[in-house]
Amino acid sequence: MIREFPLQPPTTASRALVEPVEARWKIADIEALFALPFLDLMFRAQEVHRAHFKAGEVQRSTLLSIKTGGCSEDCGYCSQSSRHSTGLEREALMPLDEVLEHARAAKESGSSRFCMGAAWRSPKEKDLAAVIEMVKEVKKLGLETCVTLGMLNTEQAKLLAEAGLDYYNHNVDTAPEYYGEVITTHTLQDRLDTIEKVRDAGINVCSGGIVGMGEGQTGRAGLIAQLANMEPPPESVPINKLIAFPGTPLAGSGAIDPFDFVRTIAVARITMPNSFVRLSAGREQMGDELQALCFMAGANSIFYGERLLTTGNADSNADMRLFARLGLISI
Ligand code: SAM
Ligand code: DTB
Ligand code: SF4
Repeated sequence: MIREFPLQPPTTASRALVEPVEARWKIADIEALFALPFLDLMFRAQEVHRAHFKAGEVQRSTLLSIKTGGCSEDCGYCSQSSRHSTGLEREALMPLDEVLEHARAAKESGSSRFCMGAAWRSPKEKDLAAVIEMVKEVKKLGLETCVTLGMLNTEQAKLLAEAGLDYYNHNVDTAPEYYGEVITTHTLQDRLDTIEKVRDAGINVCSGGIVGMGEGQTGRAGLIAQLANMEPPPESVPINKLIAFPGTPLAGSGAIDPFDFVRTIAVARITMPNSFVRLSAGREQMGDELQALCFMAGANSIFYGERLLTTGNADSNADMRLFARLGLISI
């Protein structure tokens, strides 16, 4: 199948279909926030941020890919899909002792949460049992735990909750009208169903998306609207800047005006005042000044450590130098 990228703007009719009737945040209101003069938007984001969080406090999470590559899904941005030729080697599920080595290092580096990611459409029974052991053992180290394993059924969500899992990451990724252009092997509704099961099981929800896929300001407003209109919004909202991997359908995308990226953080902050907004993938390519603007816009969490899942992350020493220069405090 030939897919057209970057994303095509939706028609007025398809937009009308995706806006919930009683939405807390109307797409038009979110678009109006995006359209504010940059300094006005930043001022409003700062006001909201300071009313709900201690300014300057930033939470750090460390990522580990516990099962890399060979994924059945066709997510257009992902290096781990078996349908794209990215040259990534498929790896088996990492043994527990190796996971714990990484977790201990994360704890020593000062991270408060350890996030384990697996390239699955959904976990098999045996795999989930192994991940549950990882969650229990990582918790014993005094770290918060997060996993991202693909779609879950009710029983799986319950088992993870019983293991003491703190957060489950499952992103909505983009605006509803673009979802089918980026991913065809599962639907946005499948993702929303998993998020609901996670929520019902009593696990904190981590859900966000990717910008820089050619979605434009309207697409970004649609992404934020979905998250902000959740009841309640996710506790943790990762905003990823597309890492355009050669061999993926989105290899040619990834360009977003840096100020539009900052605007996305600011709008997430204003519309989800109680959520941690995480400055996520793409930080390695950002300068200190751009990251400082993201923190000013209300980002109060980062992925910290050498690697994201399949690619490098910003240098940890450079991160700590930046925290010191800006007077940011790790929590
Ligand atoms: N398979 C699970 C899933 O899809 O939820 C977990 C792993 S998946 C890699 C987790 C998230 O990473 C995706 O939902 C997406 O938001 C983000 N991500 C993946 N590839 C990315 C890329 N190239 N650039 C930015 N974010 C990316
Ligand atoms: C999220 O929103 N971003 C993280 C985490 N959740 C699992 C993943 C980013 C992946 C970046 C590309 C890679 O390393 O393959
Ligand atoms: Fe698989 Fe997740 Fe990558 Fe999609 S984003 S291809 S589900 S690992």
